[in-house]
Amino acid sequence: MRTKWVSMPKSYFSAGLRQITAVLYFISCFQLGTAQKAPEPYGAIPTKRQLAWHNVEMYGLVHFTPTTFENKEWGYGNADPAIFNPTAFNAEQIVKAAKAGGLRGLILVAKHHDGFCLFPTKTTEYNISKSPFRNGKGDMVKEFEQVCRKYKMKFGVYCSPWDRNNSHYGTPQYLEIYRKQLKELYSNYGELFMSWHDGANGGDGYYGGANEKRIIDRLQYYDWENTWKITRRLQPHAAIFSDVGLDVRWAGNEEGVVNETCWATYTPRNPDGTGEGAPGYSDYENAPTGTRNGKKWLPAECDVPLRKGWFYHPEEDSTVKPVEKLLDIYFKSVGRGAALDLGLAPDTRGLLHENDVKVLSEFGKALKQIFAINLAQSARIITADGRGKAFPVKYMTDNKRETYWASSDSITTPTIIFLWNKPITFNVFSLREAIQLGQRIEGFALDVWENNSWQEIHRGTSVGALRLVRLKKKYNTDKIRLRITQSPVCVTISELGFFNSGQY
Ligand code: FUL
Ligand code: CA
Repeated sequence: MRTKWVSMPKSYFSAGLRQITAVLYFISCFQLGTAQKAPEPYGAIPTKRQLAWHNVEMYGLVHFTPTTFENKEWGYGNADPAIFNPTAFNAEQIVKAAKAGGLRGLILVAKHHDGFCLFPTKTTEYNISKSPFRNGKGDMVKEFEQVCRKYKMKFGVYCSPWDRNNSHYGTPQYLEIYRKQLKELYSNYGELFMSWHDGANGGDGYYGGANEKRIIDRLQYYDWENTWKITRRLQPHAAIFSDVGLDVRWAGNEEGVVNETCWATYTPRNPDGTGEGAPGYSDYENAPTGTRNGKKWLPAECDVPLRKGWFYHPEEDSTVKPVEKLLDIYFKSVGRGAALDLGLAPDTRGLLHENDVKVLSEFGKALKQIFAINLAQSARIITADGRGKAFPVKYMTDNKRETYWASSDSITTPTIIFLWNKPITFNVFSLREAIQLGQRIEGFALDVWENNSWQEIHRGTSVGALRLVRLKKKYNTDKIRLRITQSPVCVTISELGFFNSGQY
């Protein structure tokens, strides 16, 4: 307990509240002497790799291939490499704009469905060395990677399994080609934070001139189990994204959101509810909510393009999402314990369009402003439900995700009270569990002290890595109460905050 009860002026409390807090304080003093062990983990828990991924929270996905120059969303695989000729490509402009937007990493689409490799691969002629870019000596993956390192941004790659150019697509030989491409990407570009595996798989394409439809067995063809062993071997820290993990699941839509109740645990299944699913063949209906007590820790990634499409189209310059929309997406993705993966589309110059740069900078500024001051840090925090001195209330506001306050084993519905000397104004609440011990909280409520009684102002469900609540109005109060209303086991709180979003 940071503050002594005796130092609190009596005028802060009504008689009733004073008595309650005095009792709480007495009990919490008593508990100080009885230090307890850390809580037992609950259910599926994240790996170290997943914990590191959770810290990134928001990153970008860059689509820039000959498809950009064709003004298409899906290249057919027959574009002449000669068209890949950006006049002013500048990875620095793109990375800086992403960073200004608050993104902490970038994933580059090193090969999209059209099959064109942005790196000088040995596996196919259909690659950047056959384009005029840097006179055939260029390596765009390298350029992005180096600029990301310079700006302390994480770097990852997306290499589309579906390849509409390759004549071998659909045969076992293509799987070897795809694996070699992954090996090149995993070996030549330093440590990757993610390996992104798309679900769009098979269909019509150029296929070396065959111009036909090729359907593959999505459960068998890529032998994912062994393909991902290559990822683990060569990039042990990279989180594998696909519809079914291994580390991060697709949210099931391209709107950039998950459901209001969203569990980091998930039991991947085929669309009909049997089996274990595969990229492109998964039970998408359950992805935005996850599975309470699911088999695996498999948190969601919400991907959404900044504009209408994933690739640049001049006619979509006016579809760049405004800052209010981006904030809404942020609160419904990152704010529900998932990650936000924002699609960035360089134009044929090889630059982000002015509209995109402008809104990214506004978005980054808005986030900074909203979360600038955590009012919980100036509160006195009181509870009778703690676990003892090894888990002090100050761990809820020390800005370290690994430290946490916890309730004692017998208490699954703890109450925590926040008191200020002067009223504060807030409209945003944030809560994080110590997810290294699993996702425990199933329900919580927030009350403010108004007219001599507690008024409930919000009720929520899942928390996990983060729950952000944007209240409909601003509250002016000197007392707030957080009640955890449902949890199967004792509760952990790793971080918590009250904020005033200002104009947003
Ligand atoms: C999808 C792809 O089909 C889109 O073209 C885009 O790359 C998106 C991020 O993933 O499944
Ligand atoms: Ca902490």
